[in-house]
Amino acid sequence: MQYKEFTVVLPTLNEGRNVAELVSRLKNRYRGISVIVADDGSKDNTKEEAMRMNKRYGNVKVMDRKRLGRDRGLTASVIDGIRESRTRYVIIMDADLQHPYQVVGKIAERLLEGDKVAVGIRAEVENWPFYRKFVSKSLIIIGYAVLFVRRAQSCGDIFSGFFGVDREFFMKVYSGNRSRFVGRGFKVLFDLLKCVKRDSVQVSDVPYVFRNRKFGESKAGATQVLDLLKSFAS
Ligand SMILES: Nc1nc2c(ncn2[C@@H]2O[C@H](COP(=O)(O)OP(=O)(O)OP(=O)(O)O)[C@@H](O)[C@H]2O)c(=O)[nH]1
Ligand SMILES: [Mg+2]
Repeated sequence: MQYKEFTVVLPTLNEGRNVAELVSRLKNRYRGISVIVADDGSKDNTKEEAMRMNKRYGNVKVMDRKRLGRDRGLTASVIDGIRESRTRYVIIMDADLQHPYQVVGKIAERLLEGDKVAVGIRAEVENWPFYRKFVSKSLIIIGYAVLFVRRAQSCGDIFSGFFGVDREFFMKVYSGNRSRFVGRGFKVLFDLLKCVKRDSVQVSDVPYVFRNRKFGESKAGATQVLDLLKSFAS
């Protein structure tokens, strides 16, 4: 199969030890796929590594958001990446090798079948400390409640950072709801779902196993929780 109609958007912040490995796995497995690295001023060699991959494979675009004067943020980076893409479908995934690249093909299949959104669903979380599980579970319950009350679209993992989307559909929803997307937040899928009327489009679940990161640091923390609370309210 050819993947000319697909772009993978990778938001990055200091992923120099991971990004080249991920891009080469994607490029080797999915012929013709495009990659956009949306970097937020990494202080390591993330951008250089991504550019090295562009020399090797072609079609790897590096967005240096700091140089472009953009506000830092994971959601803002993903949106920039989607806007920058030129293909019919876009797949968003973390650059830290936690989202298995093997699942990209399954997400792609769902999009080709006509689903507007195909969401990678964490089947199990390995080794999370108790407090992180507790905070995460509580936020998930509130998140589902928010979507339910607003009669918005739901799915098997509303906070997944691994999902594919029909680009035109995303841009249409985003254009009509810009202020409801929390740029500094971590949950762009949730922001999208809350803007979509329940059962108005086909959204599917694609299960996978989530892994703890091997290299680099987690950026998840208290500010992300506050940004998510802001997202619930907007
Ligand atoms: N552009 C951009 N990317 C970010 C930012 N924060 C995190 N990222 C990237 O977004 C992805 C997810 O971030 P992580 O820190 O892995 O968050 P997480 O997966 O919830 O946390 P861990 O399980 O500890 O890895 C990674 O590819 C990060 O490099 C940001 O502010 N801007
Ligand atoms: Mg991670």
